[in-house]
Amino acid sequence: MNRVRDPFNLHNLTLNRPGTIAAINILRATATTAATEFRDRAEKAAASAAQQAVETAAKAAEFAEQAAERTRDAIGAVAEAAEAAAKEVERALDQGFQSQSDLEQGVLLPAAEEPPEEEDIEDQMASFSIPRHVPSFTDPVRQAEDRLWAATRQRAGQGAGGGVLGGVQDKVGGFLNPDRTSLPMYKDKPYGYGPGGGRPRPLLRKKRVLGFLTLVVLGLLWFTGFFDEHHERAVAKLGDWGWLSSDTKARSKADWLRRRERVVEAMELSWDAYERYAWGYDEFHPVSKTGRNMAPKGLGWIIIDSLDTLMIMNLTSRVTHAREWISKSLTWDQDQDVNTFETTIRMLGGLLSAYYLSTEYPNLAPITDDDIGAPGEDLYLEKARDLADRLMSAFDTPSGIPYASVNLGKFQGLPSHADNGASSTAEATTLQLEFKYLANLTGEKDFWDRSEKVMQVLDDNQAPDGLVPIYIQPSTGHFHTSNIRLGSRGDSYYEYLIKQYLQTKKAEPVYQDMWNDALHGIRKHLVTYTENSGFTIVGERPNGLKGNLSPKMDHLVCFLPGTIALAATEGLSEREARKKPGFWNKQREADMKLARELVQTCWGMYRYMATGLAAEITYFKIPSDPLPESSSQHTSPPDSIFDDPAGPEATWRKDYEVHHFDAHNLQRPETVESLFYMYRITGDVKYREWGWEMFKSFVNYTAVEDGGGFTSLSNANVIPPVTKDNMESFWMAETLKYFYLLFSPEDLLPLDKVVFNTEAHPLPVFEVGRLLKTGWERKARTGETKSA
Ligand code: DMJ
Repeated sequence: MNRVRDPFNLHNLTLNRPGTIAAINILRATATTAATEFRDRAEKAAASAAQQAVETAAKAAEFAEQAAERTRDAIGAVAEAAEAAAKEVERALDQGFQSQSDLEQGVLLPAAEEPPEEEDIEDQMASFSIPRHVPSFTDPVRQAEDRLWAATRQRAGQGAGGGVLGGVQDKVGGFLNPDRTSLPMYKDKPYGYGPGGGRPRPLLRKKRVLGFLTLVVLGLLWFTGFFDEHHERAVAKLGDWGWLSSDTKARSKADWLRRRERVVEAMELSWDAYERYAWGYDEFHPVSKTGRNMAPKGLGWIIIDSLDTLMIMNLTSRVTHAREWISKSLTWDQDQDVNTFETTIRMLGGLLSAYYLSTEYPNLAPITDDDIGAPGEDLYLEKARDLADRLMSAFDTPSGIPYASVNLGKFQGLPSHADNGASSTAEATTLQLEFKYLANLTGEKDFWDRSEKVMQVLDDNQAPDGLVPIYIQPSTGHFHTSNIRLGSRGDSYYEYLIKQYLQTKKAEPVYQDMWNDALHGIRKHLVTYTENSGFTIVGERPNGLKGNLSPKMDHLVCFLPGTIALAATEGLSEREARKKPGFWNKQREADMKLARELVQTCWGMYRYMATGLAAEITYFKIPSDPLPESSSQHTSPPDSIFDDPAGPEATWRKDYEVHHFDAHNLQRPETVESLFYMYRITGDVKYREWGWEMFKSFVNYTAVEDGGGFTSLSNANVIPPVTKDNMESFWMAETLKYFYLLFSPEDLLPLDKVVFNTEAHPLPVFEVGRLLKTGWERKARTGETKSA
């Protein structure tokens, strides 16, 4: 029997009053849903209020605080109402709800939940497409949203879509599945969706009294921490990992190899949990030990994304199983909308990387049953090619800027159903490494030309100082909105500039030029220093370059220090780069300094948190008149600042701030990615040590009981943490891979021979040749930016 907390002693009351058991059961059962929904709605309301505040760059912190205040008020109101409700319950108990015989006939018992028909599940999945940052679909927020969406769909019919694009995607979804009752997979909401207008929700209308009572009771249960406790029990205890407590300092190469073996064990545990509980599914929920697909027949989301990590770690039997699934079960011929960018970086990138590794490193997890004697796994290239042909339909737009989505089965590009049909800038410009390598492998020039054209169209906008707004319109090729940031929707635009330059062995200086412009712009407009300790940060300009600097850093921005270092040495070690005739200069020196400072700030994001795992978003305390990057008044703090004996009262901590709604940790890779680059390039062992500390925190606080693998956290700033029940595919694709490489010898995948795509899939550098070459030049700058 499930143990539940019983603050009203209802259990004993029911023992003494036959006839009330079922009533209380109803309260308990429905209350769980209602309270979860209530909590998540309150959190969501506050989060969205905070987001709005950030977007307008006006009083962000103040606004979020107000939202939190409203949430607290709401909780207070619930608590007050709960008291009244408790009395109501008591009175009901006194009177008896119903006769025992009625109860025994199940009059008040909740109907047993029918398992959904397989067909229904498939129908619902058919309407999914892939999100930018892969939400959890078992998340209560999502489930609540799905219910609300279903209600609005039912009352509005299939014509709910609207907006400038006429709800194209909605219409397609409706055509495919007229009974669709769950949200499309994007985190963005379709037009017409929202809790605002319309009639009252049916649940509340029909069961208002019961709903209110259960809401109140469960509101109280949540308030007293019942649900958190439930989550926390899912996290494995420190004792399960003996080596964590007996960890000693690494003194030799052998010690680092031993540490690397711990990473392999974490990979094995993650993969085996997925294999055991969710094999073939696109999502894995390690706490509930369930899986879920994002397309009717699955997309191989986790299998393909993890494949090259398994290969690099030489886990042959697992690679064999993955390959077997790809061979026998994977089909792209599905009537399914997918996100162009996510599918390119994870699936196309994963398959191409597996092809590359199996060709160039045949001794890594060798498989002998495909084309014996021939190098490479044709299977991976065949599947990559088939997928790419379908993804190419995204580029069929008036400007050449790709649509946000495609329907795989229909070879059809689809504009975003939100943001006026605009695509995210980072998404449109983070496809080129994959399509260009495929062009090189297949000789198909079209893959090259269409992906390259995007860069030209974007650059023709002449964004000042190389800093691009985070949306761009496929219809016009012009920017949409003026929001500039290196976090979500902006990040990998910058990353792929320098990586495109390196991919073709520096034969395309146009991309280095664009990178140099952008880095100059980052220094000029986004870099500043914190008030107390002088940490270097990269802020945001939500209202464009003329607006204020917001001292907010997504964890996503932490890819930047590693990428700056990579650009500064062009893949060489710093020592080699300094010796190379005519290569080293003041600018490269300054870039390495900036990279060192920024990675220290990112490391501080981990040190700041209770679990040692960074929050999704961190705010920084900066002076009202922020110091420019060019300021000579700035001195970086020493690393020892993090060991300040003042502990929680340490001055450095006053520069960091994490809002409650941003305290989640999604197992993201960006900081360990930068540590990997920084170690490879500088050779400074401190970056390995920081990585080891991070890895231990992941093991300590995110491992799931019963061999469940590892989970994201909803709150990484409490101990024990609150789990989120989702293992992101980039945990195995990126985070564990970068830990492994950080502790590996430097000659494994050297940085002057490979470029890692933004999902950590290594692709080789190659010569462009005559067929494939840069087909454009940058226009002379006029000082005017085009926007839609
Ligand atoms: C990954 O899919 C990629 O690293 C992408 O560039 C950003 N988001 C996730 C990891 O955080």
